[in-house]
Amino acid sequence: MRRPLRRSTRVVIAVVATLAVLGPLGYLWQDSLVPGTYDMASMGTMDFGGGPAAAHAHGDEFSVAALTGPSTGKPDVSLTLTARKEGKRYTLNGATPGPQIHARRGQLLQVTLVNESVPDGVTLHWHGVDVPNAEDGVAGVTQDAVRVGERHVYRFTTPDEGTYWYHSHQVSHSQVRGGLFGALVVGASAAEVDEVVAVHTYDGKRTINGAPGVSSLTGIAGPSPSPGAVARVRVINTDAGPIRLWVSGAPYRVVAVDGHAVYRPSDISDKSVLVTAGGRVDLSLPGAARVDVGGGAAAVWGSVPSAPQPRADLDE
Ligand SMILES: [Cu+2]
Repeated sequence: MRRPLRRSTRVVIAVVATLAVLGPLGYLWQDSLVPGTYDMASMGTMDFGGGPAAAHAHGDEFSVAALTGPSTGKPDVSLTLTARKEGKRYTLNGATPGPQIHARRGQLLQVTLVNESVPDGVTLHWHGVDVPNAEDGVAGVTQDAVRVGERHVYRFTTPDEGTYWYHSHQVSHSQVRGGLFGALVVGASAAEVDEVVAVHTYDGKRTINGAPGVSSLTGIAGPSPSPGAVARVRVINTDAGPIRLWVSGAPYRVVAVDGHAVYRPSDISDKSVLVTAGGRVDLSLPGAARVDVGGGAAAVWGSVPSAPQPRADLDE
């Protein structure tokens, strides 16, 4: 016959069991707290690989600055971007957004960044593009900021087709917001119209490719698309917060998100699309349609009046 446990024994078991559960949780909780202060330069113990014997053999050290794209070879696409501060705005080659860059997949791209008058220095980050580390344009991490009077050459082959963009990665809250960015399109679609719609808010005013209000997708207002014509619209959210877009006039398709093609896209109507900060959404429009991006800014193909924003988001 089993004797029932003494009351004091049961209390001890309960306390031990509770500690066994709460102890590790408590440890994990305190271990995951963000420290009150920390130093970016102090990264703990360096692991150079090769096990304990090699732990102090620093011969394998290398600089991130050495991880460049191809240093030789004639570039397929080559341009110079000159950065300036003009009042509150930042420009590249005198405009914001900067020039659209178009390349095909696998081509060698060479961009010479010249800082003419941006006091805090400037870099170019290739948002969404899989580049060698030294071409990534992150000031203080992969390169030094390019100071006034200096230049820096970026060279890389474009690995994947898709809609991307570039922007400064130095004092970004001021420089990107103030206009130091542009579109990068790799590859081209078979659509009759293939256009970038770079959305940016300058001083509270929502714009498309720098223009507030309604823009014509083809640059020419008026005649409706010819029967069967399709437009690819590459929406880029260059703001630091999300935006919503909606399409009036025709069912539409989302054919790519953040540079990646959507598998078997289907027709959508009466739904908004959330575009995250820095995100890209490529739309396919089957004829006359209007893409609203909020704040009164829209891109229109043919002539289509604005419909109210649908309440529901896609994938909600
Ligand atoms: Cu970015």
